[in-house]
Amino acid sequence: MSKEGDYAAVAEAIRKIIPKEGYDDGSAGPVLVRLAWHASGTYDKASDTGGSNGATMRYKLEADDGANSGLEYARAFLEPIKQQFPWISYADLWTFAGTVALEYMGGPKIQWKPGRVDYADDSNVPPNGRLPDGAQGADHLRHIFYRMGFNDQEIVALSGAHNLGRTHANRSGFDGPWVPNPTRFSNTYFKLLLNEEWYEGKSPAGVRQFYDEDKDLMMLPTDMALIEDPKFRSWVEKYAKDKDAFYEDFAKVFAKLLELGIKRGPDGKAVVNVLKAEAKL
Ligand code: ZEM
Repeated sequence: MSKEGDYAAVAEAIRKIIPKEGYDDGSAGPVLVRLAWHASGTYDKASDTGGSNGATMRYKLEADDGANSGLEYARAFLEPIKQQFPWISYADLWTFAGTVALEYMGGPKIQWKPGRVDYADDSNVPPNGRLPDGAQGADHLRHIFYRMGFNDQEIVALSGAHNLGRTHANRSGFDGPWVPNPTRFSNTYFKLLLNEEWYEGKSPAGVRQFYDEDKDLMMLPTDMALIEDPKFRSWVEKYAKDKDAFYEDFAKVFAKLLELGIKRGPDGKAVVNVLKAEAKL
């Protein structure tokens, strides 16, 4: 039996469930990183609502947001860990698992703090539509990420997570991985964005996306926006050249993402983020 607060034991248990024969590229790692991101990326700075506190994706309203399609796998993969360590909140487990998975796949060490609580009902679930839509462009990326409190450099650094995992025709409509080795963190995504020829095409589900010459790899319209927009592009160029700078900046911005909207009381527990009537998209 593990003691309450033994996060090393939780991390060890998470590492054991990451290799997954028969699922995607044999790894639960990428979808766990995506769960941590989508749990956190609903944050709206102006109304101070949303974010990872509360684990509100347990509720149908948020789980059914089209952007969260496929994350039921990640939540299900983590369920046995929750059973094994009932003292950890879902909100902490989902964000912590993202950091453990990232490190497992060769990414940088992420500073992560516990204390998130699980809301008892769905009254503080943020509205659908706060997460980015891959079919759009640079203006949309700024609209979505400025709302969370990020700048252009942070948008590009965060997007480097597309070095991991893949898109699924039956989840988002897009199809394929961004890089040849999608279970190993690296700055390959930035190098490919700059150095490959990208051809506009349609996924099997009929969605507009970009392919490399062999049609093995893909980019979303929002990924392409990072090289079309000059301000974004300068950061892509930096991270393609300087892997250490990317790792350092990614570690900072991913830690910031997981902390959005979290205010801890004197007992270390996060305070409920009350959804105000005026809180909109
Ligand atoms: Zn993603 N992402 N993302 N992303 N993402 C997908 C998959 C993954 C966008 C997006 O539309 C999509 C960030 C930012 C953005 C990951 C991490 C992070 C998919 C494919 C789409 C469509 C879903 C599917 O079909 O399964 C857009 C528009 C973004 C704006 C910049 C950020 C930030 C991330 C983390 C820091 C990861 C790891 C995946 C792969 C998931 C998997 O199941 O393999």
